[in-house]
Amino acid sequence: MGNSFSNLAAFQSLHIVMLGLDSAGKTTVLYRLKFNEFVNTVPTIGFNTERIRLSNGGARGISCHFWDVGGQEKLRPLWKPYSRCTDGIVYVVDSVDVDRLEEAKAELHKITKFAENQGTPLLVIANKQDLPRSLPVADIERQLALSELSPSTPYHVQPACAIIGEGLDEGMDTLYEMIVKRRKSLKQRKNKRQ
Ligand code: G3D
Ligand code: MG
Repeated sequence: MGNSFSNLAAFQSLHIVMLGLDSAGKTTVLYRLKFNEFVNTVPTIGFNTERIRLSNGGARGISCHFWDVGGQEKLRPLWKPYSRCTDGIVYVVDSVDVDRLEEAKAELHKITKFAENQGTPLLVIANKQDLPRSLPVADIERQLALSELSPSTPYHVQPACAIIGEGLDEGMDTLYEMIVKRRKSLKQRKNKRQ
């Protein structure tokens, strides 16, 4: 077990918000993580919330409280209050929906700029990689202009297929590692000030 994971006992439950344009696959990711199987979704009106104990990978056993907030334009004003002061943000992108990547980029940059979200680790899930015309991760990273995010925002882009769950454990492991690292550095900074 890596060093970062041994500290986990200190964390009760992580608060994770899942955002992204409508139809990106957020609710599919949520229920895949919860039940380890595909659940047929309907468009989310408002939000879904689930407490999930991660069951695979290096973050196994970690308890997370997920908020999956609807991605339709009329629901996006909810993103600000739901993302405030979370431990991590999961941003799901449809890797085939090239026409809306610019919109996905604008919304992502907006939420990471909120003062309350400064430094919050970000996991971008490049979803629907099973589809033949899906964009590779490097293209998604470039089109979302992730290198232009604030240097204080740690991020990782994970290729995934939520319907079979591929890539989700790896993505959650990396998000978890980023969260642990951030908590450690916040603690060190606090200790230095005392
Ligand atoms: P949302 O919660 O972000 O709005 P949903 O998105 O989870 O409701 O998913 C929207 C549609 O994308 C669903 O199909 C869902 O099955 C599909 N989907 C989610 N993840 C994947 C994936 O990895 N690959 C493929 N091929 N499809 C995926 P429907 O047909 O119900 O609209
Ligand atoms: Mg949904």
